[in-house]
Amino acid sequence: MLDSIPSETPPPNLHDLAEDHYFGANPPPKDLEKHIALAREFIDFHSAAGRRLVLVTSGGTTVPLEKQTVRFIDNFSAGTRGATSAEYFLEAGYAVLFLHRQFSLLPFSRHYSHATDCFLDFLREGPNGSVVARDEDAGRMLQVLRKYRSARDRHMFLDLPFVSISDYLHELRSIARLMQPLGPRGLLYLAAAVSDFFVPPERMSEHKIQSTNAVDSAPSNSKKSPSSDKGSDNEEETFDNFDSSPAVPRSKSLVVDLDPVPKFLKNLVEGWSPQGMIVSFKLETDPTILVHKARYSLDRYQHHLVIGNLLSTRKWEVVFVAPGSPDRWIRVPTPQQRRMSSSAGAGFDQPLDPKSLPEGEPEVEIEGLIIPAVGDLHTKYIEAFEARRRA
Ligand code: 9Z3
Repeated sequence: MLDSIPSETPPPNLHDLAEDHYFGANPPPKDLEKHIALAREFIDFHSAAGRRLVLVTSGGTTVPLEKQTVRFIDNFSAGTRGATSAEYFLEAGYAVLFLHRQFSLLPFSRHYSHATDCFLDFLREGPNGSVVARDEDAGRMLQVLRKYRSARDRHMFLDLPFVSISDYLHELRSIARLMQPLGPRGLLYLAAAVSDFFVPPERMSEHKIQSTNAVDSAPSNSKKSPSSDKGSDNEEETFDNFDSSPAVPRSKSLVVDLDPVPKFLKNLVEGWSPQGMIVSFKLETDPTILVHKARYSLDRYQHHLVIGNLLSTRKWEVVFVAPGSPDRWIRVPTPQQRRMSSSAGAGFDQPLDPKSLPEGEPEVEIEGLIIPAVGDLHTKYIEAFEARRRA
């Protein structure tokens, strides 16, 4: 048997090593320091007021294929869940720090920023060259505007953007650490659709990945872009990617080799935010594995709630998976159920069949059911924390 060498500092565990390696190798976003300053001021203000504060993450994360990024892998998330949830958290009295994918949906403005019915469709020209809301939209728009202005004027809402997966992780780690003074009043609600795979910096091309061999024939000390070859020789024409003629050979195929993104939930729970309540989302497309995967994630990371949802039914139902509680489905009623005034969410234990759902969007936003339920669990979480402290 080996003698153990007594040591004052315990050896770093694997999660710490993975964290040091990832954050050392992947540079932070250029605005991180600016964001940290804004977030610190916001968090300290609400912490001093004894208020609850939620970090809502929202939207997809990009996976850049080049350091000077022309191409990237993305996912479907528009940020509807995050932006809608943020509005309901504000309504419930939370200060909201909204960490969102740049150009994804924002709370309040989301009502007017769809691809159909863009905001100009809600406006008309008024008297003396003024711009006014269309009569049929004015009442609703005024309500939304008032809520938005109230949140801004009372400093209840701060929005910070990210783009790539590494930007997101840097921002999340910094903000979670800043939230520590909130203790159990801090809530982390992780609705962003986070990529599981990325290209590590050591394998990432600095410049745009070339689709042709045209640069190989450029003078050795001046690698010209293919377009700058135009006129000097015909190489670019021959290999042009847009030429679909079968006689033209494709010079290259692109094989993208991705590494798994390290799972930082453990680091979040144990190191970055040891007292805050942590809610993660689990997204699946296969209904038979959703609850199992959600429970597995909870067991593995030991956080406080996993909200499971399926891509096809995510606006109709979610499942709450929490330690020591049975799975709890939360469901918005279909128009037919509403007419029959049957209760939503009671006694269901199986995912909905997407084929059974009506066309289009539900009449009720499911976040209006999710947020009060999360708020109740957060109240219990704070009470249990205080009771432990008193004991
Ligand atoms: C979610 O599951 C969100 O509810 C959606 C919302 C991304 C489905 P939309 O933006 O969609 O309203 O269109 N978010 C979390 C997805 C995720 O990346 N979870 C990780 C996973 O499933 C764990 S943290 O492994």
